[in-house]
Amino acid sequence: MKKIFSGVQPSGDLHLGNYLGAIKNWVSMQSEFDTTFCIVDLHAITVAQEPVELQRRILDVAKAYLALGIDPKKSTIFVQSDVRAHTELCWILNCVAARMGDMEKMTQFKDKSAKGDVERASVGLFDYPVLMAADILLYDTDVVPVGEDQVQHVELARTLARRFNKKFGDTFVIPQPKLTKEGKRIMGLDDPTKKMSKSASSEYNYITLMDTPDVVQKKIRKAVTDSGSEIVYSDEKPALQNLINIYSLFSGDSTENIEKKYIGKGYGDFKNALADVVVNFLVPFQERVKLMSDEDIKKILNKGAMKANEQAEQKIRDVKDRIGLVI
Ligand code: AQP
Repeated sequence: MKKIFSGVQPSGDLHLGNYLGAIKNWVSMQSEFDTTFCIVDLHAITVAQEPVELQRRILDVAKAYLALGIDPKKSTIFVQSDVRAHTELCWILNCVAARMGDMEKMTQFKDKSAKGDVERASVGLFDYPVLMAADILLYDTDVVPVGEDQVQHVELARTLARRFNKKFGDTFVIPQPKLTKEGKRIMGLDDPTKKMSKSASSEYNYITLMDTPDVVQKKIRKAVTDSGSEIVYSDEKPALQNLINIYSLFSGDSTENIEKKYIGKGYGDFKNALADVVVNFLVPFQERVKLMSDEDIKKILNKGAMKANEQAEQKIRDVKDRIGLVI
């Protein structure tokens, strides 16, 4: 069975982009593959976090995974910081495989640090892609289902794995990124040129999975649209294209069908229908989340961490042996 690994940072409430770009894909992969899904808390601390809020968010992301359909009987679910081998392998890759030249090409660091002050960005933020490579390579991952923004990081994991294998012998599987077609890049509702993001400065950029129906309706009503009023799926109308993608992914309707359905109707009608489609998904999801207890979630995460630790320990021992750290 091919191995799948992916994760989400507990850096804010999950949004439609996280679900449509990544988690939706994970759910459908569980029956066919050996799946491991992580809550990457060590990635979240590359930018400032409030400790109490971070604890809460770790549990909230775990609840979201389960309520969206990740099944602990089929998949291993765990918190990254519960498995020490992630940071250990990250350091080893930093030293023996990653090069400053690779890291300086990483666009996410440039984007994220540009939002604040580059001089004050954490070293961890710069090194984030190497930690992500460690996450992936520890579990002999074949396929990494991610949104488009993370493809460059999976490419780096491939480079580091190849470089390590060449120098120290076959150790790591070379992973492949996997994207969904329409969901690979859900754009901000306030700006269709930038991806929907938890850390966007305006709450009108995203719809979180915990937004109430009123908030969803308001955000969709305020979403920017393109000139004209026809409902057409075209690169010339990027804002509308993004809204049609969201509608299509939630309803299962093809983009052509959606265009046909709305011939002769305007943006207002389409936006009302889109809000209904999103709310119809979110309300039952939120009800499932409310029924989950922290205690039950912690048990699932502990079990997942034990399983992940077993695999990761074997791999890190092999890695240390190959580079001369086992005497
Ligand atoms: N807008 C998006 N469209 C499609 N996929 C997306 N993903 C994120 N945003 C979109 C995918 O969701 C997974 C988890 O992302 P993450 O939380 O690890 O980090 P991120 O990519 O940095 O997501 P955010 O929401 O933008 O978080 P912040 O603002 O904290 O950096 C990944 O597979 C990602 O591709």
